[in-house]
Amino acid sequence: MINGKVENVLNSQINKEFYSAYLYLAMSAYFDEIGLYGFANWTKVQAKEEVDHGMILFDYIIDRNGTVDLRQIDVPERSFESPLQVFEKIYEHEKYVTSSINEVAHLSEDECDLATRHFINWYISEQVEEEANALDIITKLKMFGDDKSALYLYDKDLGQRTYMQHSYKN
Ligand code: OFO
Repeated sequence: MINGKVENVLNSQINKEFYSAYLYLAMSAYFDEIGLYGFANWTKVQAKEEVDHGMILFDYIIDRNGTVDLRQIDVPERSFESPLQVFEKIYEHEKYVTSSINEVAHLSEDECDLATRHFINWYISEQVEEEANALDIITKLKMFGDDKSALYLYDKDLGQRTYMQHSYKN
């Protein structure tokens, strides 16, 4: 049986992961509108990964005989100014999610919930990758500056990203 405080913070993390999916979908729609279909693909694949992140928490709570508490998902921002601005927002958002995951790790330690402390390690590593991905794209976009042909070619690259499901226990 999971401790109530840990259960609460895990349920709030489910909400944050589903909000992340909403945010990436809003960004994907923006990229679609401005004709950057590769960027639209990249952010849509990321949205699917965020749903997986939420579902892994969902399944874990059930496995620990806890109660899943699905909460209201905020409306994401919908208007964006440029690809660079979008990825700067992504980077800020992922740093926020990292701090939220760190709080889960600290709380599970304080509550001596070693199963959750161990479980959350996957998210700690995943956040390193999420922040690094955003930073990598920011660096490239800054390097391209106003070079539209570089952006066009990079869009093709991002169009290659494919979705690979992450799930609890595999
Ligand atoms: Fe779930 O990692 Fe991004 O938000």
